[in-house]
Amino acid sequence: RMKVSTTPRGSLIVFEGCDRSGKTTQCAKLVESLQAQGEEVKLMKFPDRTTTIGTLINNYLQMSQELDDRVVHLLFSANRWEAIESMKKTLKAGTTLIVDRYAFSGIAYSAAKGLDLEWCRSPDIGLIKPDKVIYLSVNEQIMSERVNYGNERYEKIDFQKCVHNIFLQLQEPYWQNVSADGSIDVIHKEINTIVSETIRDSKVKPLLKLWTDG
Ligand code: DGP
Ligand code: NA
Ligand code: NA
Repeated sequence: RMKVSTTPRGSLIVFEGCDRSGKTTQCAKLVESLQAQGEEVKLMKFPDRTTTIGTLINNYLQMSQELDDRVVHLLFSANRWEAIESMKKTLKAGTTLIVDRYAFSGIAYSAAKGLDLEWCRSPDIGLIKPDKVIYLSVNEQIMSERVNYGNERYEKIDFQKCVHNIFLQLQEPYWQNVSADGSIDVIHKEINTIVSETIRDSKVKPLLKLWTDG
């Protein structure tokens, strides 16, 4: 028997980009404006530092713990997998998820350390496929001017440039590059248009698996 779903599903909208690309600000503004438009929407972020696995990741990022690169890679992936059932439930109930970082960060940050890109992809194969990835792209000039990143492990200019270049290799048909160089409000408007369209278009589409289904 065909399973008939009565509720149109929510969309999975993923934000990716280097550190300090404005993702967190844009995610918050997007959630606010979608809510004002009457959409059911929920904000998530990876890594989720509140879980047991997330605590290990947090200690590693804050330099209070050393871990093998491969171990860290698998922990970040496990931190996404532990959220998958609840994400599926939320989407099927008709709520759109706005997600600050996902599997693409997983590949970009680990491959930037020299790990094999396809090895890095493997553990995230089969996660929920995003309906849209919004890549906030900071140009090299502006990136170079940001001398003060933060104190966390990856927040160094040369590493960030490398991460950016790997992100660009990961683009898929459902990616949208958005220049992060303009004003917060201009960027927000552009994102709002993209996401409103995506929410409309994905309502009746099935949920697919990342790097598994078409
Ligand atoms: P954020 O909380 O978004 O600033 O992320 C923390 C740091 O961890 C940031 O430098 C990006 C990095 N990161 C996020 N996801 C992953 C991942 O899956 N793998 C690795 N290696 N690094 C990640
Ligand atoms: Na960061
Ligand atoms: Na962030």
